[in-house]
Amino acid sequence: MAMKLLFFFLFALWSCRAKPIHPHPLDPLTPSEFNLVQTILQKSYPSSIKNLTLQYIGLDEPDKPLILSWLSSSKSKSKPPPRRAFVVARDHVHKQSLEITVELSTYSIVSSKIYTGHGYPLLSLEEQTVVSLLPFSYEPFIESVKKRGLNISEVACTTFSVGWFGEVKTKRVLNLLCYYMKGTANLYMRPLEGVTIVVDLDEVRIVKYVDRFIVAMPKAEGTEYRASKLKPPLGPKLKGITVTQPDGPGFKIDGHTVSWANWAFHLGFDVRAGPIISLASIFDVQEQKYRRVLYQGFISELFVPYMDPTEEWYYKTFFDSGEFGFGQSASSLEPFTDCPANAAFLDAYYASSDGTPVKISNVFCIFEKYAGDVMWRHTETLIPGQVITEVRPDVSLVVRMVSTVGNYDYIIDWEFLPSGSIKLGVGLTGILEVKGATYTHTDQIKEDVYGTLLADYTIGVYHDHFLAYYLDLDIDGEANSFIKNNLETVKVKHHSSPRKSYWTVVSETAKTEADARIKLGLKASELVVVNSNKKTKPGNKVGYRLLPGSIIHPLLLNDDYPQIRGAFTNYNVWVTPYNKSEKWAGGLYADRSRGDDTLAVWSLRNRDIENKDIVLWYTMGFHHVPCQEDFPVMPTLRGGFELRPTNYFESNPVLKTKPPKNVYSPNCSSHP
Ligand SMILES: *[C@@H]1O[C@H](CO)[C@@H](O)[C@H](O)[C@H]1NC(C)=O
Ligand SMILES: *[C@@H]1O[C@H](CO)[C@@H](O)[C@H](O)[C@H]1NC(C)=O
Ligand SMILES: *[C@@H]1O[C@H](CO)[C@@H](O)[C@H](O)[C@H]1NC(C)=O
Ligand SMILES: *[C@@H]1O[C@H](CO)[C@@H](O)[C@H](O)[C@H]1NC(C)=O
Ligand SMILES: [Cu+2]
Repeated sequence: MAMKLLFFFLFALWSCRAKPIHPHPLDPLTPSEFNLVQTILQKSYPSSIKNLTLQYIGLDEPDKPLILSWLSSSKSKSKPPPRRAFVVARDHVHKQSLEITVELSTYSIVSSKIYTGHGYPLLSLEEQTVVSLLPFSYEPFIESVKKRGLNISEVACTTFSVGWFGEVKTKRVLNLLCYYMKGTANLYMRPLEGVTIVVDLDEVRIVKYVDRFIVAMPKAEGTEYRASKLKPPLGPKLKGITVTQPDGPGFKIDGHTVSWANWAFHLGFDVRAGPIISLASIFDVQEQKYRRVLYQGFISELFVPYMDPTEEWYYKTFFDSGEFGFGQSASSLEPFTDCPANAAFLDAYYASSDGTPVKISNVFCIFEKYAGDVMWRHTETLIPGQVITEVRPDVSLVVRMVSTVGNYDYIIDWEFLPSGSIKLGVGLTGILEVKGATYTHTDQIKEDVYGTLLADYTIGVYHDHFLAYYLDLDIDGEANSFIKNNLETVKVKHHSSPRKSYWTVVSETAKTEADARIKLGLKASELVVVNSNKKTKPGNKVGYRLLPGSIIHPLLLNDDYPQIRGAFTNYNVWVTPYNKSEKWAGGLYADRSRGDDTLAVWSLRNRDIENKDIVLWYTMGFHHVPCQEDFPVMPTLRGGFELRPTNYFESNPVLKTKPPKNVYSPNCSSHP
């Protein structure tokens, strides 16, 4: 019954979604806009379009001042700035990458140029599929499979970017690794170790083939994870659970604009970045208006270097966003398991390499989360004759996307709290990248195997995951400053107190980019983005602070090639002045990049950042030492950080929050 009601409410919510008169200028490209881009390109490049693949098509966002002036006008009536698409195409004949800007309203190409720098664009899914089939008609590979006594019908190959290791000239190539599917769906656990296949993406052929050694293949036994195939003993058994919202969902989705409780924001989608949150504002009860917090935020890059320097493994230094497309790798979310029963789902589109729109259904889910947490409370017992207890349960709004980049699954959450906090969460799950080896026990291992022995012949290789977040905070406007509130020990002088020491706050405003490159954990400080032109009644600068999660630093040498390319991990925090073209922390052309277009390089310009429109970059990460529990599929490992109002409100913004109605539904269980 409760279930039926829920569906009714979800349906009601969906059917109420009014079509906006004009698209919001930050809306992702629609299927018809992708088709239009395709048509315009076909007309403009009639002779060569067959040899052009479209590696990236996304919204070319209007310049920030245009968006802001559109926002400040009565936006539903005034015409939004013109819609443009940014295209990166690959010309396979001339082996060049092209940058094309298309204006949709005038059906024209606004600009087109050949990219002459290092690195290559995003990989398309189609080209990866095509090249991963090449080995099956390649005699030496068929021979290698036979030599290993395997059935080629049960082999699958997939693509791996190859990085850059100082080569003067590079080609657009990928490595293929092949796996054995016999007896398992968990093919990543059964690599054909010893075989290296290099394919040229422009020429669509195998350009290098090496079969260096044969090693025992990890067993299929124990690698299964499909519920339907698992054998007893099973467990632990969990009882039925659900979330009920007797008044229906508390959020509204209007086009791509989401509003809930005191929050409003725009949710976009990009084939490379995945979710893009823009124009996040919070309603201030005292000021009786929405106040801007975040102009835009998204995951700018994911860097995943593996720690095995041997011939078959050294190159594994992936940029999951810039190479594989975090958005195009998104999975369709499953109701009730990926997201709770009260979730609403949204679809997204990207363009395939010929420009045809591709739908990812249920790419996002949005739901109100109640995890039994306390928003605030107090019990007062000092007042004679009474006990006062005031508690408010904490409910938040979550926007979720899951990106499955090959073997790994990343659960990305943007969580908005009524208290003004934005929590950014990442869950790592999925399947490890393992290496076949001869060992069945750690006692046999005498040398460095670069990982953990997880099962017979199976080594989970050490690696890192770094996620760089782009956070263009606009605290009550664009002109912001970055402040380090350093907590410093003060010695008490002249025995003026029985105490010998205390700590106090010494504020330091970052003047230039160099002042804002921060390795966390070395010093106690609160990092705050403030609007120094706006103060609270008591005179504090309104701000939001960064509350980091667990802190890691890269361990590779600074002059190691992967680290040069992933130099944005050299600091946990960076601040840059806003620049529309500085979006991708590892560079626009991340595949085979040389680190000449990274956040670390931009920051060297050491521009002024005080009282400017600034962008905060935060990189969180995990050093991953695989353990046996990560086999054959890994329980989610969570991390995250928080953006938290700091003197932004005059007082507790959720003091007067009305708690949600209590509902206890003993009948709402798995039993009828
Ligand atoms: C495009 O590729 C075709 C083969 O697919 C070739 O015949 C043609 O000459 C190429 N066009 C250009 C402009 O290079
Ligand atoms: C190889 O695998 C295919 C597909 O599973 C199967 O149909 C075929 O019988 C197998 N061949 C041998 C020789 O086992
Ligand atoms: C914006 O960034 C790009 C890339 O770093 C740079 O070439 C350009 O000069 C920058 N523009 C301004 C106004 O700083
Ligand atoms: C639960 O079920 C019992 C018996 O079927 C019924 O009397 C009661 O009203 C139900 N409670 C709710 C909250 O639906
Ligand atoms: Cu990992």
